[in-house]
Amino acid sequence: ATATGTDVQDHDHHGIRQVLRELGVEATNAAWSTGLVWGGQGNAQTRAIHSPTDGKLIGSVAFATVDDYEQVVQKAQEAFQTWRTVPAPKRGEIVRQIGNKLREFKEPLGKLVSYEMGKILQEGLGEVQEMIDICDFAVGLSRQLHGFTMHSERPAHRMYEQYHPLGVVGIISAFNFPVAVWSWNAMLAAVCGDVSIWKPSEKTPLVAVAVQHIIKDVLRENELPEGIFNLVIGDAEIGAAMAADGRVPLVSATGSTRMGKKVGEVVGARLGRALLELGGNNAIILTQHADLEIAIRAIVFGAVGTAGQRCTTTRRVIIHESIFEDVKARLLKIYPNLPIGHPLQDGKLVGPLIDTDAVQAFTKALEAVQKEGGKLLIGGEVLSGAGYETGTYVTPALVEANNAYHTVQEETFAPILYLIRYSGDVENAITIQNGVRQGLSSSIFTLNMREAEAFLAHTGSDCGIANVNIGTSGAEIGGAFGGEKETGGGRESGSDAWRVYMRRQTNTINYSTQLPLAQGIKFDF
Ligand code: UN1
Repeated sequence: ATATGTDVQDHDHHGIRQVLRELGVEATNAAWSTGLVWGGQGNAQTRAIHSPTDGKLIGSVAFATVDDYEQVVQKAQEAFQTWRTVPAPKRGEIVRQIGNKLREFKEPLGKLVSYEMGKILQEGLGEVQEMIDICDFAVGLSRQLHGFTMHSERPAHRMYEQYHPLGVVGIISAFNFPVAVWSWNAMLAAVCGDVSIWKPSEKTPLVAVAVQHIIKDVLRENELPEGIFNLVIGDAEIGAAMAADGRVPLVSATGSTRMGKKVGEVVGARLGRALLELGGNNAIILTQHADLEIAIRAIVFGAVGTAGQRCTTTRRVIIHESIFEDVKARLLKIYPNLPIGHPLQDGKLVGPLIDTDAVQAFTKALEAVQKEGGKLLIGGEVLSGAGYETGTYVTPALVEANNAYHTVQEETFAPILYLIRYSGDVENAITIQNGVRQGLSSSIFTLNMREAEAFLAHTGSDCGIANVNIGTSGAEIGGAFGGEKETGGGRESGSDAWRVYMRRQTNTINYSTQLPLAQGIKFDF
C-alpha cells in the first residue's frame, strides 16, 4: 500500500519544521510498503492543515477514500492471522519498544500535538506521557489477560474461561486528545492480539502521521507483518464505512454524542461491539466543608485547561449557597489574569480553540445562556490583535446559571464554566450534578466523610468517574475511563477495560469415562 506525504512549507516558526523533520513527517510522496496507509493514493484529495495557534500551514495530507479503506481492511485482516499467533508477552515486547520510542520522541511529538491541536506544551507533553503510561500498562497486561476457573457440578470435569483475540479493531479518535486516546485503544488491542485501524480526527492528522512513523520503525525492526497498526486519514465517510463493516468486530469511538449515536446505531444493527466515549457535562460539587484552596486550583485547571476542550473539562460548579459569593470572588480574581496565547510560548495557560467554528459555538452558547437568564460574570470575548490573528483565542467565561437552562444541559466544547447555587444538604447538590443527560466525570470537594461517602454511594454520582478532592479532568491511565448515559457506557484504558478487545470462551473438559449431563438430566437410550 502506498501513501503520499505532506508538503511542508518552508517555515520555521517555533522550530516546527525541525520537529516535523525529527518525526519524519516531512517526506514528500514517500511510499511505504508496510501497510501503513495514512492517506489516499493517486487522485486522492489533498487537504492543507493549518495550526489553530497561528494559522500557518503545517502540511498537507492526502485524504483517503472508501476504496483506500477497503485495501487497509484487507491488509489488517491478513496481519491479524499472524499477529494473533504471536504469544501475548511477545506482543507486549513490541508495545514496550513502542513505549521506548515514544519516550525518545516525547519532546517533538508533544510539541507537534501542541502546535496542531492548540493545547499548551505542558499538556502536549502530558499527552505523550499518557501514551507512554498506557504502553507500560499494556506490557504488564500482556502477561495476564486472565479468565476465571470455575468448579464444575459434574465429577471429573474442569471448567474455565479464556480470552482470545477478537480481530480488527476500529478506532475513531477526536481532535482534543489526538494521539493519547488512540494509544489507550491501540496498545490494549495490540497486546490482546488484535490489529487496529485508526481514523484520527480530520482536524489533527499530522500527529497521527508522526505516531504512525514511530510505529512503522518498530514494526520494521521486528520484521513484523504489514497492517498490525493501520492509519486511514479521511472524513466521516471512513468512520461510517468502519461502523458498517462486519469485518470490524469492535469499533471504539471517541467524540460527540451526536457522532457516537450514529456509530452505535450502525454497529448495533450488525450486532458488532461499540465502545463509546462521548460527551461529558462534568461538575464539581463544593460543599460548605470544602478546602477551597485546593478546590479553586482544581476548578481552574478543569475549566480552562486545554481551553475547555477535554471531555472531562469542568463545565459546572455546584456551590453551597453559604460559600457561593466567596468562591465567585476567588474565581473572579484569577480569571482576568489567565495567560492566554500561543501554546508554545512559555507561561501561557490557555491556548486557542481548535477552529473558528468552535469559537462560534462558544459565542452562541454564551448568548443563549444569557437569554435564558444566565449572568455572564467575566470572559466570553474573542481576542484580536497581535498574536490573536487566527480568531481562535477566547477569554474563558464564568456564568452564573441555573442547571435547568437548556444551554447548561448541553456540552459546549469551550471554556465556559457555569456557577450553580445549591442549598440544604449534599443530596440536593448530587441531584443537580446528576441532572444532565451526560455521565462522564464528577467530583466533590469536602472534608466531611459523610458527604464524601454519600457522593460515592450508589445513590450518589451517576458518572463513570467520581472523585473526592480532585477535579474532574486529568484521570490516570490505570483506572477504567468512560461514563454512563449519553457518554456512551464504554470503558477504555486501565483496570479490566481490555476485556472488550477480546472474545471470551468458556471451556468445559470431561476427563472421566462417563457423560453426565448438567442439571442432572437423564437421557438414557
Ligand atoms: C478526553 O478528553 O477525551 O482525564 C480524554 C483526562 C485525560 C483524558 C481525557 N487523561 O482529562
